[in-house]
Amino acid sequence: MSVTIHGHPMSTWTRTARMALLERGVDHAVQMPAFGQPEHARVHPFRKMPALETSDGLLRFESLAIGAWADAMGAGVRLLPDAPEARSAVLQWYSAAVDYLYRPVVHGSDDAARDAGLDALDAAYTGRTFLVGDGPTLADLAIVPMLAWHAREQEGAARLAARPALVRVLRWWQGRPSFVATAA
Ligand SMILES: N[C@@H](CCC(=O)N[C@@H](CS)C(=O)NCC(=O)O)C(=O)O
Repeated sequence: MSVTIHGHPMSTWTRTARMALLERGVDHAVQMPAFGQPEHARVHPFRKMPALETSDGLLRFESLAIGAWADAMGAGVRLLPDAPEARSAVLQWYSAAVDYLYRPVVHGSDDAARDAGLDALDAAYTGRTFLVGDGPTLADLAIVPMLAWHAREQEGAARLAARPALVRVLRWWQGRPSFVATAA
């Protein structure tokens, strides 16, 4: 079975989905979505990215759904653990990333929300490398691409530099093959 991710390599949610596949050892190709074409709606009814397509005919959109699929299909460290406490914590952080962090941190929609979000993450990562448990989960995979995106510009890098736990976490990921392989 071959796997394709429809998405732009610069898209943070595409990177999240791709990192989940790589963490679970699922090889995949990347294809740019056909913006403005019916083909885009075929793979993603809301015309966003990422979307996953397999040679078996499976289509999935939303990075969380793709990450959950990767977790179920692949091998290695679980990204969405079964234990209720850990599973609910992963989903809690993923949902927060979607609802409270993505727009301010990636699109700069709201400075106060951005700073509050970065502070919340810095506090959550203080004394630990992963948000849940002792290895990477979908929670980290949702957030780390946003931090990396934010650090691309000087002001963003300075904001992260002021938050030591975020600097440390990003540094850890800079040595992780799934992060390195998905850098755009
Ligand atoms: N909740 C969605 C978010 C998808 C999303 O907003 N993707 C962005 C790229 S990171 C996108 O498609 N942007 C293009 C656009 O809005 O036209 C997910 O987790 O997949």
